[in-house]
Amino acid sequence: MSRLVVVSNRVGPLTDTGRAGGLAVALVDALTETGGLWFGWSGEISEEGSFGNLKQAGTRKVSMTTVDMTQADYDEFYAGYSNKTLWPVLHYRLDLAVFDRRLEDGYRRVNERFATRLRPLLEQDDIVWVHDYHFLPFAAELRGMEVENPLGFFLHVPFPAPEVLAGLPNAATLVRRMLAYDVIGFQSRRDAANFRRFVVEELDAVETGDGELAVGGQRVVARAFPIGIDAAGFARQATTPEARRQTGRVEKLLAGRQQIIGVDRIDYSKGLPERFRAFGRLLDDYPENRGQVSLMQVAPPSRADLDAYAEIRRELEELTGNINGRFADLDWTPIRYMTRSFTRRALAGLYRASRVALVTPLRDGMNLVAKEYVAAQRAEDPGVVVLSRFAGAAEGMPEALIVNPHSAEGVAASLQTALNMPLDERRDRWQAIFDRICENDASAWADSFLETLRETGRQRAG
Ligand code: ADQ
Repeated sequence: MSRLVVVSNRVGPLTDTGRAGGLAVALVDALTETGGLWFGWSGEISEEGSFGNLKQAGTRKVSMTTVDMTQADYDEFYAGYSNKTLWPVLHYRLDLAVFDRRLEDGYRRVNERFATRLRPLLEQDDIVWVHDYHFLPFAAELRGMEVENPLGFFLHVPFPAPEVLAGLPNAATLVRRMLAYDVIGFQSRRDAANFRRFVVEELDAVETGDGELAVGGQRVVARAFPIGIDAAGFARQATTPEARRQTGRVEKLLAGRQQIIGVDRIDYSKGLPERFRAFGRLLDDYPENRGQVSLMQVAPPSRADLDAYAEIRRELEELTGNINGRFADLDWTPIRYMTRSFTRRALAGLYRASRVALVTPLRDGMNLVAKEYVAAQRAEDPGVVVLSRFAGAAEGMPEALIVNPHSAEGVAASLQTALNMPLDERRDRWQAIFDRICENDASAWADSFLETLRETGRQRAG
């Protein structure tokens, strides 16, 4: 079988550090199967940047090869166009996006530079799988260097409705460059349909069925490949001594009361202030929960150097203070808000101690937390997921309580339903979701994408 080459902004880790998510695990499995190369940014900033030496690490079967960035690359490509322009636009937040020609040029430059460094490492039979919004035009750069290998792309974040994306200056140029990939994978059917509609309406493509598009002699497959987690592995993590210790600690503290849990990087797409307000609304509208139900929100900071993120942090601290000030009692604190990070095992233990997972992003490509929570539950007494309709995960989890995260009233009502759901119903809903996430796990996701890419590559070669 042909060698797999994975390209992503961050590379590794190859071994389970206790912190790596299901994604890294699935990619490492796929890379190990055929032997592979994982290429991307070293995480270092240096004067030579991508003109410096290639950095090598890894194992006999999987080599990790990375390059540095210059400070300008980091500012313009990573912090800039990727995170200040594309991230907000792809999450439907044109209002937060920065449009600056310098950032756009930096993005294009780093894509070209990284492709230039990868080019000599490619072998004739390799298949190349590029990840996420940092590298939308990467295939176009490689094709310009006469690379004929199958090139696939997976977008981890949403692809917005064409009406929203059209607000991005030069959106059509960017999307046209994406057509250099053979296969483009999305988290949900909605995202894939948004992409195809953009290409049909703005670039005169024709849909030829089964997610295929024909445009100017090119063919591209644009389909949903919803990402999974290592569900069986995560379920095992929840029964490790470390997980049990955490479950025990929380249960002792709760002393028979109930806990709702939220776990998210701090990001405006995750709907955290809306969530805190909805929890406050639960205590207002259903006062029997006062003194009885608390919210544990685990929220490690991310991209702390961006203003929009600092502002959310301030808002969350203020909301926590308000709600706790209003409702706290001597022996009960309504919101426990923690910005520390946990190992996978500890996290699994916290999920298990919580009756409800509150997963209410305003937009999310998939949201792995919803799946992890389900995997970590006790089959005999599982909890309930309250899930935003705007998370990709909602497409595959109709048995969760699906909510509109903008409606504090609606989320509070669903929380009340979840907290009072009879055991039989909790079991039925949980079992249906659990079976599905085990079947569609991380390795099934990688296999199905790569099979489509190999097949499309064969057709192109033939
Ligand atoms: P993220 O936006 O990072 O991912 P998500 O899918 O929720 O969102 O994954 C977050 C991961 O970080 C989870 O595995 C979670 O357990 C872990 N995590 C969060 N807080 C933690 C803490 N304090 N300690 C330890 N671990 C913590 C992007 C997209 C998503 C998409 C994924 C995968 O934005 O929509 O689901 O990629 O494609």
